[in-house]
Amino acid sequence: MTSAKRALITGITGQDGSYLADLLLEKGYEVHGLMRRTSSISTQRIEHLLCGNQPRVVLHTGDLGDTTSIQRVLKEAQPHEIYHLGAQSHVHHSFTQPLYTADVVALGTLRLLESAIQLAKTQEVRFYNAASSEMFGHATIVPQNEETPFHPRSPYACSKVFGYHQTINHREAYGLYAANGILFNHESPRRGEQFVTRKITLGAARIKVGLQKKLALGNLDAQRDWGFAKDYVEAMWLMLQQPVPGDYVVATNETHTVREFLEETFRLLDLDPAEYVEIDPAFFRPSEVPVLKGDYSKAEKELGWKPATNFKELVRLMVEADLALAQKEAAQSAI
Ligand code: NDP
Ligand code: GDR
Repeated sequence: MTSAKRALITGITGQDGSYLADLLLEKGYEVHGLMRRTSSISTQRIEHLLCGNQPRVVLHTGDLGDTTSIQRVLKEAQPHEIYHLGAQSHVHHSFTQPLYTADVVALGTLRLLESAIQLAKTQEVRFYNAASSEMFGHATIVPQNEETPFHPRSPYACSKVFGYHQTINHREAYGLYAANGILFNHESPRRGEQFVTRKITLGAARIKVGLQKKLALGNLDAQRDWGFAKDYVEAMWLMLQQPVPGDYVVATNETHTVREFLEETFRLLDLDPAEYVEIDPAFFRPSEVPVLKGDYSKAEKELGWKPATNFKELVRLMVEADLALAQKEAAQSAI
């Protein structure tokens, strides 16, 4: 073990985990990751940190559903900062797997918090919890801030509300340094392909190069506040550097419909959505979150954070990355 500050990231193989690992390594941290066992390789997003003779991150096998594995990983890594990002993070899937989602997202957070307070008896430890704008759900107040009441609309969102309150309770009951980041949607070329932005940019890019004929989507009227994941992991780190822990909204304070995201993507690729997009009821949710827009003024004032990437820049960088990917795929399939 080195003398560097140690961080443990749950969900290191996910979109945010991979960007956060990059950031913490840049800052000189020793980075550990808790990852679950999967039947096929799940480390594509951190491949650049694993290749070569000397992996740049230390990976520990564990699962948020298994308390003993969490305790073991904390003992092995002895982190000064825990970034808890692991989750069944897909809102629509949470309706078909509600108990699993609650176990991993709600109880998983509690399991980790309980293990963190044990570790805090022997060393300093700070805890970041990935809360979500989905907790606002059917909020009647726009934009939403840290004071806006929650009205969760899915098993995922209900589980995040539990994790949010449990994090605050561990702060109040045990004095644990614990912060909630209430992050609004954030996207990137590393975004999972089942989330709507990436589904659109990858689908449109594949259509452009002739690999795909149609793009099936659900509700195009939902409004989201979309930022760039790389900007948002900076806010996570800043939250754990404050003298006193708190809870912060991280957002852009702009909202756009799914339709606007779709139109901007197709415009950049010089395609007409009407020719390729189909509406499929299978992608509608039993209950929807109609409009999210986040007021990040507390984060700006206390953390000195604000988003660096706007909506159009975000769409462009995702389209460019997915076009390059689709062109590579097309070239390989032509061999
Ligand atoms: P991803 O879905 O990309 O990543 C989720 C990570 O959690 C993956 O590494 C996944 O592993 C891991 N994971 C899933 N189940 C378990 C489990 N049982 N035990 C251990 N690890 C597990 O999510 P994001 O990176 O986008 O999001 C990070 C966090 O932030 C999540 O908690 C999400 O709910 C929350 N959030 C995300 C927002 C966004 O817009 N991206 C906004 C607000 C909150 P594997 O690779 O094996 O699947
Ligand atoms: P969200 O993201 O539910 O906001 O959760 P997602 O991209 O899945 O949906 C955004 C909106 O797009 C509509 N939509 C579709 N969604 C998907 N996935 N697929 C489709 O084909 C489709 N068509 C329309 C949805 O109905 C919805 O309104 C994300 C996740 O990262 C969560 O983990 C995180 O907490 C929240 O963002 C903030």
